[in-house]
Amino acid sequence: MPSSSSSAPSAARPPLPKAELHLHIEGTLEPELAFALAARNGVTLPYATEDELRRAYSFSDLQSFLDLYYALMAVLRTEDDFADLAHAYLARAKEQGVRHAEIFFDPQAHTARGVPLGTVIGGLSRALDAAQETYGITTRLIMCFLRDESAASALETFEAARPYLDRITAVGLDSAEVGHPPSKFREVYALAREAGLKCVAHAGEEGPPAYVWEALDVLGVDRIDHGVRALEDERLVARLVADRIPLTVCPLSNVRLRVIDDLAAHPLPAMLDAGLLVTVNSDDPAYFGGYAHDNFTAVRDALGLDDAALRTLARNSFEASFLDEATRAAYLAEVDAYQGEADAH
Ligand code: ES4
Ligand code: ZN
Repeated sequence: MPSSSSSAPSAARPPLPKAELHLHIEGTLEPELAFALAARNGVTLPYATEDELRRAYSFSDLQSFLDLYYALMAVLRTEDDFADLAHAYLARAKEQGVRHAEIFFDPQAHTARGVPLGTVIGGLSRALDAAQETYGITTRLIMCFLRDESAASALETFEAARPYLDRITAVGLDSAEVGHPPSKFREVYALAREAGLKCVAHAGEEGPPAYVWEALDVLGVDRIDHGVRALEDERLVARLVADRIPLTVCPLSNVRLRVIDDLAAHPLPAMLDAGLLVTVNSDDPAYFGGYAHDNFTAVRDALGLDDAALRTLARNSFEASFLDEATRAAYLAEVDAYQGEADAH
């Protein structure tokens, strides 16, 4: 196993059942797998050792992270690479109590390097198709557009993905936020909705509340990814509460990317108090120091969340998911029946 800062929860005390709703599969590339794939594919990484690579995981903002995130993707070339990446994530997710995962991928980050879309989707869906049987985890795929690429490139990507839309549940929007408002992608979101896909978008991570408004009113999203800056706008909070729009918050990511000064100052409790349908997620866990349960544990410890609050977060994760109602109800019943976190302080 890679010696990441996250640790597997003990088997004696299984973690709270939860859904992971904000997880970039490329952000689960641990140094150990990156070096293994580099060797397999004859790719040279600009780091001599896993430790040297880990030392580069010191970020000043979103862009400084994205530079490394895109650079390391050079090792992902074949269908097997994408399947291995997803299998490694699912094995870890299972240890973390994840029962359902809605997984982002960035097609343009691969097609721009000459990796065909069919290779990416083929490899990921091979692993996800086995996930229920192998790990007991249900999954969905969310195809993200890179917002710092053009609207035309997003449209091209969507058209190229048409043959695979039966494997894709939703479209999303990620990468460098500031200067790339959601309205830039009005047209491709309209096409996605027409095709029957759900819609989500990163908004209000580094960008202003106005970007969250645009994601709602221009793109018609079903969920906001991050959205921590929504708290700066009272009317926006009222809108998100009234429409029960989920926010997929990523606490360890927010600290590592300096969106929030430190975890003890995270607005998660204020978001819960405001009545927002907020969830806790891991974003890019290989880079930010923890997977789903690690994020739950970190907010519990830093913010003093009690068992009732943690259970609310677990319930919210299934409420906010794109699951069918019968499966959602079954998972909610698992949360309600769960005993075991009570003494985990
Ligand atoms: C991302 Cl943390 C974050 N924000 C925006 N885009 C991303 N892609 C991968 N991680
Ligand atoms: Zn993200």
